[in-house]
Amino acid sequence: MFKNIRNHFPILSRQVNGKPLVYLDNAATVQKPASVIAAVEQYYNEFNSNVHRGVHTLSQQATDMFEQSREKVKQFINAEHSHEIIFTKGTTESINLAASSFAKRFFKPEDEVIISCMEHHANIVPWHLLKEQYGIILKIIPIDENGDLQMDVYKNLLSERTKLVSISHISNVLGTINPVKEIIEIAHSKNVPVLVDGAQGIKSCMIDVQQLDCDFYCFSGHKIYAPMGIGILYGKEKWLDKIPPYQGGGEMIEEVTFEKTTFNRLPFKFEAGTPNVGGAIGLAKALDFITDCGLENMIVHEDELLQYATQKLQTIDGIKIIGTAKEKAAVISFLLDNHHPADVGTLLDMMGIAIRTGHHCAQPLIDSLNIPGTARISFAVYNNFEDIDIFINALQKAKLMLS
Ligand code: 7TS
Repeated sequence: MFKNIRNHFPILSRQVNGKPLVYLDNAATVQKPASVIAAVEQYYNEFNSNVHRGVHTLSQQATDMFEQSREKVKQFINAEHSHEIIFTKGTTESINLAASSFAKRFFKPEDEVIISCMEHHANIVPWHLLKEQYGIILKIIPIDENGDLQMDVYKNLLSERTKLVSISHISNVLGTINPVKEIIEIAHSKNVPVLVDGAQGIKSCMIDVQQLDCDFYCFSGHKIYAPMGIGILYGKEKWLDKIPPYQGGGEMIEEVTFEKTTFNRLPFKFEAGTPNVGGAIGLAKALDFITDCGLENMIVHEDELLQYATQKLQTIDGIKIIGTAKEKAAVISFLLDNHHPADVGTLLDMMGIAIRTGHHCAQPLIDSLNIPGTARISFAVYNNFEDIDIFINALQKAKLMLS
């Protein structure tokens, strides 16, 4: 389907350790198409200027491009209003922003927040920080042996005290695609809002925030072909209006005296300081790239790679796949015999293959599985069956070298 797609990605033509690069670490970050790199370069060459402030031409042009990017994100996730799109540094900042502003307005001691056993640290640590500050209680939805959430336990965890459910759309370790629509419906039936950590979901699912009816959706540009340092917090207007600013500074004010500040309207209330304008412009180009490819086609392609790689991996003696949920995105965690994942990763790197090893910033999950970590491969649009064949071959060599 994506025959010449690799030509769009300059980095794929480089060698690593004398071998052509095979990049299988896409859950950590994806590579950037030339069009995105060119858009960022063009911004700095021709338009660089601070936004929303200047009467001069450059500033107006930069502002237009920045705001067009917001509009494009709005369309991409089908938000109702463009002022529901807040630019951040990435998923981590989006979750921290939503969590801390929501807490300031709504949390009282003993209030409960529900997360799951498979969360990334970005959706655990902010709640720990708030636990110290507000005395809230964190409740954890467990998983079953396949890596699916135990939904019956979830239903029982919801109580009068639940203030928020904060849940990953897709696990970056197990690949499980969580039934977020159902999770949201159940929470809403008890008037509990839901934040979705979409760091992995944004690339592997068609997102329509109105149809999902999520209250917040967080994602990073760098996982969808855009530059690093730009991300999105989507929030329903009704929540963004109620919760206070996250940081204070320029841009987010209406009026400041030495006595007090009144705040700007949405979305600027949440965008203190000079934003990453080049990043936002790169994000808009990345969304164009995805739209040109067709996100649906990309998802089908990645699913084909997932099926092919899963099947090939299972032919190797001593492979254990961690995460076998029925609804799974293109992420495969595995163990090879009882070798440490880091050793497997290092040997593959010597053969030009980039995979990720370790706890993947999901230490509580890894601990609960009683394993030292995993080796993980994950796919993007430019990967193909040949990449997987090279990887499988190299893994067999690594197995021999390690035993
Ligand atoms: N949530 C999930 C589910 C993630 O996978 C990640 C990053 C984050 C949050 C944080 O995103 P950031 O862009 O703000 O850093 N996941 C990974 C990973 O799996 N390997 O490196 C980063």
